[in-house]
Amino acid sequence: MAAIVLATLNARYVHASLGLRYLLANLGELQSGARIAEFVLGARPADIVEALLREDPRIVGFGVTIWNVEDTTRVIAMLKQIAPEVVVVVGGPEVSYEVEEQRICRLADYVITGPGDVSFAKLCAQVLSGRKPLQRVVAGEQAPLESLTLPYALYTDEDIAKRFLYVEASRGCPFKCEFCLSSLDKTAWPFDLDRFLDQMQSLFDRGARHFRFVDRTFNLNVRTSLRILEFFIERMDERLFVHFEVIPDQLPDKLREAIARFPAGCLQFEIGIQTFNPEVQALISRRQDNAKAEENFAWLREHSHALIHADLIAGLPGEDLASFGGGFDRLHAMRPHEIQVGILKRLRGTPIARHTDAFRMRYNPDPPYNVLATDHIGFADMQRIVRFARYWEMVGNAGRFRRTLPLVLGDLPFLNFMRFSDWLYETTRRTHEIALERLFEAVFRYLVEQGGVDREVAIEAVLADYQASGAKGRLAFMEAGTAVGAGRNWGTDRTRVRQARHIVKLGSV
Ligand code: B12
Ligand code: SF4
Repeated sequence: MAAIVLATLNARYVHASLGLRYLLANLGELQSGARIAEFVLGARPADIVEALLREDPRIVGFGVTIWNVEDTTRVIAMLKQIAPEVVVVVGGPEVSYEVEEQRICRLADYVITGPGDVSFAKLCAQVLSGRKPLQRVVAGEQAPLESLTLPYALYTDEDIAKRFLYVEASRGCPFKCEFCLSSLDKTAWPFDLDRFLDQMQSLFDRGARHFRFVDRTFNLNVRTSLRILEFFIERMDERLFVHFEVIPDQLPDKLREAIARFPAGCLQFEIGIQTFNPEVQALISRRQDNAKAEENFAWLREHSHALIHADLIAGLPGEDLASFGGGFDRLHAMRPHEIQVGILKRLRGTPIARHTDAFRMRYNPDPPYNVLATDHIGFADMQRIVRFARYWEMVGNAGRFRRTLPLVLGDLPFLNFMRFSDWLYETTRRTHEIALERLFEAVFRYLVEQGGVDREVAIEAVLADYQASGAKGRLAFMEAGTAVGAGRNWGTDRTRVRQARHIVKLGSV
């Protein structure tokens, strides 16, 4: 039983909610009567309502994001039918803007916009003591970070053993990229580093090895970044894995020296490039030195073992297919281990909305509010890019087509992969649930029938990749009796396996 339940639907089980843990950690004397209930996207609303009501709560606080807002709305609507007396509070990035327009906010008793760390506790205290809060929509108070109780002790042993541990050494971002919610922050605020590292030490002592920093720009303050990197270098072991989001054009020598000391498979950087087009960069207020970014990528690939996951966005105002394709080729030449092709989304509250009319930006009215067409890229081409992105995940990023991919890409990666993508969709009419064997067979067929690749060359590459993937099945073009793959069970730890594929790649180039 708990008087207060903090609930959310995470994107997947491995993603633990850091936001809810902050709220629980800062509940003060109410904490003993509160608990967190995490669910995973796809759970049935009735089951969630049932689980929540089992706690007999007086207040349920829901963490609402772009990926769970639709399901959470259903849950709250149902909860209010069964138990209207339960006070519902919603908070989180999705309900922090455009509040009046959202059904979920109308269903809830209270909405807290922005940070909820201390405002949730205050609201709960009022509700539980019978004093009706004056406002239904409360602007969350940004308390000084040093006054907050850090939440890391709330990660359970199960979290430590099985989930990504999200941690933050700073909040906010000083940059203004208009598609991003963090562009609304005034600046970045650091947590006290000693206090933060003490908490990391406790997690480490409890066996934690998988740390994901949610800091928007990890390499903003080089001295801080260095101390954090040093912390992990001193505690290096074969299980350690640390993930950071970094800006591409800032990698001074001192940082490079520390980065170079990480062995293979331990360090991952997510680096947003988004677009190389200077006019588009200016339109969306993104400051980025493209040449410096290229130089830094080259250094990272030559002198470090860091796994590089680079992001591009399709559908930005002013960017057409040719410009986007040029950007893809330029990024591909910089040899990141993974390229994530994201489709622009109009996140609630973000200033990108100012371009809607001028560039005839048409967005999906429902989450995730992805752009459907612009004056530069029509709907049909946007659909092609969406499929390109999906197939690139399966064939380009998954690391399974190490030998075959260059045959598909040739000298014109974007154009040729788009050709493959168009063909694959034409042939399968599917973008999801393509069995691994079917995918390998399709790639083989494409190479031989469409790509002008010699059959023997294609067989050799595809079979080698299939074998290396550890799959145990048989491909249609294999001769009878040539079973491949001694077979390891891939899929038990998807992240590790995918990283391992990239590490193989690293060693061989
Ligand atoms: C981790 C993360 C993910 C994880 C999922 C995490 C999970 N739990 O399932 C992954 C990697 C899967 C992910 C994916 C995506 N993400 Co994401 N992600 C983040 C990230 C980096 C960290 C979140 C976090 O822990 N923050 C730290 C905590 C302390 O902050 P917080 O969660 O916002 O919580 C505070 C307040 O919001 C509030 N609050 C939170 N919950 C509650 C509840 C109550 C009751 C109250 C009162 C207050 C409250 O108080 C908290 C403390 O101050 C944020 C960026 C960031 N640094 O925040 C983006 C972010 C949340 N993601 C975002 C987006 C857009 C996406 C994607 C759509 C990206 C894409 N591919 O295009 C996908 C969607 C996933 C899907 N399946 O559809 C946006 C969300 C915008 C929105 N309106 O929801 C963010 C804000 C980044 C951005 N660009 O601006 N993401
Ligand atoms: S995209 Fe990155 S650098 Fe730009 S505002 Fe968002 S977090 Fe900051």
